Amino acid sequence: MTVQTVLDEIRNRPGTGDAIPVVDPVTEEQLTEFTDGGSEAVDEAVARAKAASKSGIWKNLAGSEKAKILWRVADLIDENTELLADLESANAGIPQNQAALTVGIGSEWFRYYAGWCTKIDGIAHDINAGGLTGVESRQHGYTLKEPYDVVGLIFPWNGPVFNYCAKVAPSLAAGCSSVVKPAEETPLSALVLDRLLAQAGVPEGVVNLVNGYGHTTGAAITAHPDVDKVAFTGSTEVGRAIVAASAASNLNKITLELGGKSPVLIFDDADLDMAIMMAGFGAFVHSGQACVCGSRVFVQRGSYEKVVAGIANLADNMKMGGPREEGTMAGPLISAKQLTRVLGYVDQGKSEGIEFVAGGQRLDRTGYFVHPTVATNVDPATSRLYREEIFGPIVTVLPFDTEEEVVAMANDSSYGLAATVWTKDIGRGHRLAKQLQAGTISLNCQMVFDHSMPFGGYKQSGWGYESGKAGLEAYLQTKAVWTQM
Ligand code: TXE
Repeated sequence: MTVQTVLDEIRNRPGTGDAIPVVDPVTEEQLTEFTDGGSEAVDEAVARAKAASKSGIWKNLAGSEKAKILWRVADLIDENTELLADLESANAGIPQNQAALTVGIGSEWFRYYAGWCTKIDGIAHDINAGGLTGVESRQHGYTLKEPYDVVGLIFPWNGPVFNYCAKVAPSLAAGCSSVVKPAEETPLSALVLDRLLAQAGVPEGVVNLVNGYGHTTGAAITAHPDVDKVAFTGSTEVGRAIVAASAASNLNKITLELGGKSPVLIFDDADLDMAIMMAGFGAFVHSGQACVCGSRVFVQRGSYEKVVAGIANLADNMKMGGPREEGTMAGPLISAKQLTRVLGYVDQGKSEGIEFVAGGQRLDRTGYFVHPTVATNVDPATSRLYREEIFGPIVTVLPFDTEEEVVAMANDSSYGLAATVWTKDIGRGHRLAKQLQAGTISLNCQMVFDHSMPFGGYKQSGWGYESGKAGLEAYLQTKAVWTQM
């Protein structure tokens, strides 16, 4: 396949709804279009997934065979890195080298979960349950870990290959069949990945790609009576809609990976050069379109001026550009809709008296580019720019005096995805790791990731976990079996 054949093929995907344009966020030009699948396409996909699950063709395949196939998928993804990276660049404006890196992280999802295929097991107990009746009675009890038959996998545009692999790999390792819906903005790479699964030997009907809008195709998945579980990554607002759809239909199980407003705490005793560099990187990488971006930086009073100046300097020197432009460090926002949304926060901030020491405007060029932005003089109690997830390259920086004060400030958020602490005091680091309300805590490092570590949100940042063993468990149900001895 080539980029051009993918652009052509997506036009022929089944659907009954509106034509949805696919736009290059760097040129603002339409690359291709496709038809919203809608409920008909979802019904067909769910029926195929259900039939595949009932046939046992994947569910009952030996773990070692599943593992070989997942490993083959990983190898095929690696072999197609250039094509996949080109699609990420064209469709999401991701710089070429970063796109290739995320494709590599994508293939590793399959290798990591290939290892788990042969390690799905339960517990066993010898039990005397007679105590309840007063009669001596002995049983043997054990648990079975069983896959859901049909899972719905719905994800956003901010890392199309990464997000696809993060959901498809563990669901396959568990033995599930699935209906997969990528974001309407970025449908291209999923088409290639779908082919690679087939090439690697994933049987037909096990993974079923559908394309379309969230409110049509996505909603049809979440409300479908034969979808046993939904795994979702996206906005908190849509997360709520998915919970409501489950409540109104079949109470299907849900895992949610939602937004964040992650705090970064920099103490006077920190390695300030490193802290400044990583705080800037953690706020502006991928133009702030990552759920774990550190968008609220808190700096101890003695270092405040230095850190603000340092991050502003990084913001001003960050080379924004198209994926193939020399030296590009970050690309555009994904869409005109996101550009309007992000600039709306800036305008509102200006009217509130927030000071923008760097950025605060769109770049004077074609494409949905926003200058990396550093905001100070923010009122934490009322500012929407400070309190809401923006998903753009905007960071607020506030001073603090004491440890107690900064913990309260950091935890004063409805989100709880990630938090970072920069300090040379190891005791303080571990103390704060306990006190900060977030699913991931980084001490003297930031934006670190590995497939083996559980990733999930406290508070309104999500339900359940992705990656690690916990990420596999998300696709398994536990059955307790009792035998009278
Ligand atoms: O997300 P949506 P959007 C946040 C971020 C961003 C904002 C809006 O703050 O600015 O969300 O982005 C599908 N039933 N995050 O509008 O709408 C949709 O088609 C079922 C944080 O792109 O949540 C897409 O596939 N599905 C985040 C996916 O949900 C529905 C990543 C995400 O879209 C649906 C992205 C419905 N009713 C955005 N409505 C993170 N945590 O990483 C939409 N979808």
